Amino acid sequence: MEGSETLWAKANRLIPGGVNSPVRSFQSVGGEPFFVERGEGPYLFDTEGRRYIDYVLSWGPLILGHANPVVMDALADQLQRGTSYGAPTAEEVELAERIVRMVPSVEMVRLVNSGTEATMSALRLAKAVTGRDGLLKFSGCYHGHADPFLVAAGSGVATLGLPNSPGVSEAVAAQTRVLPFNDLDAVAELFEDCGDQISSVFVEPVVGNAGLILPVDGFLEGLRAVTEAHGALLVFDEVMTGFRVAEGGAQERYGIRPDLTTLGKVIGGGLPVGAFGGRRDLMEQMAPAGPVYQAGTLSGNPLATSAGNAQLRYLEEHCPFEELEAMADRLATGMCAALTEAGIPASGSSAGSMWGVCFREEPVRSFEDAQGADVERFKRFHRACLERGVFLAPSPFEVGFVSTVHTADIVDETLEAVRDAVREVG
Ligand code: HOZ
Repeated sequence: MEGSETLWAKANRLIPGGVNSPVRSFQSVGGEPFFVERGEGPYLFDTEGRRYIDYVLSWGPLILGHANPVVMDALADQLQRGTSYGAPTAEEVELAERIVRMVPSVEMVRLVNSGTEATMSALRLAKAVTGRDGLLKFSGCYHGHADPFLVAAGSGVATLGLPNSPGVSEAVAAQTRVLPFNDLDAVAELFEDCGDQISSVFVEPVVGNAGLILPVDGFLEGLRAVTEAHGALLVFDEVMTGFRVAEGGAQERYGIRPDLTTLGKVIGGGLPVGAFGGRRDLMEQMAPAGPVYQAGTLSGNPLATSAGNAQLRYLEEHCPFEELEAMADRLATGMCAALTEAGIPASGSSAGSMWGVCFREEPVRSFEDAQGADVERFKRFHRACLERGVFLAPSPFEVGFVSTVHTADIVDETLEAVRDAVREVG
């Protein structure tokens, strides 16, 4: 196999920026990304034979770790029977049934191929049923890369400092109102002012694309009340939080019933997938049941649904959420302690199997807070961890994930490496 330097040079000649999704580039932390040879349990191995404890986990989907036999066996079985049919299968009905059972507000669901497709379709539906064009989102929340959402977005957009992408027309961007996360007064004011133009409020109920930001008490409840009062839909983007912050996602954890929910990541077990679902009366507006059009050649793909079913079946049967949450909390707390003991301002938080550490002393309540973090120090920290075999997302505006195969020993090993890394960070 070619070495990573050769691969990186070739990739840059052939693929814009050398990567097929901007978040994979190490542009904001410096250095070059490694090339993966294989994943195994909690580890990634690169083409040079180095091993990394992986806290990126394909950006969230791999809640059972890499190449888990539970998923691999389901895939092997499906592979014997073909890769795609463009016709209904029992597996897609099974996945829909599981999602409806596990996610409290979802009564009907449509499978798509990515989180971007899910949010884009949910927005179309919201606009169709309300007859309004406007949308409210929160700065630092990332809802995929469809035009109306590429305004003050988090994730790679924030990492690369491209808050509003060229190519998104002003007319489209003007339909999107943006407010700071956790600022309910600002939401109420906006709705008083122009609530009759807002079709929907899209929110990551726990933000995972601006580092980790938890909702303050009453924020999600307030969004539910204000949308209801003004005839707008509340859409929870649970692509990241789904099956991670609780079995039924953030809506279960915080006891809120959104009108629509978008999903992805965990429901595909590492294969390309997305979904949007919610109230039956809304979902029945989707073609061919209703007039709102949305379609996809590979939607409900049998490999993706087999992997997703295997993963969700495991979660339902073994219910590992408490253990995952305890592990994520240990990581966030331990990492934060290692930094602060060395005199480096830091705060840590976790929710379910998602966790984050921000290089800023005060707790982070909004993207605006997260932007106040010491990014230069994060860069040095990222590099020092990587050199010690710990792979963190290469951006201060992302979160960490844990899986069922990240054991207590692995967390100990990670924290030991972190304590060592911190000495170099200064
Ligand atoms: N939500 C993911 C990262 N925050 C997206 C992954 C990607 O853009 O590749």
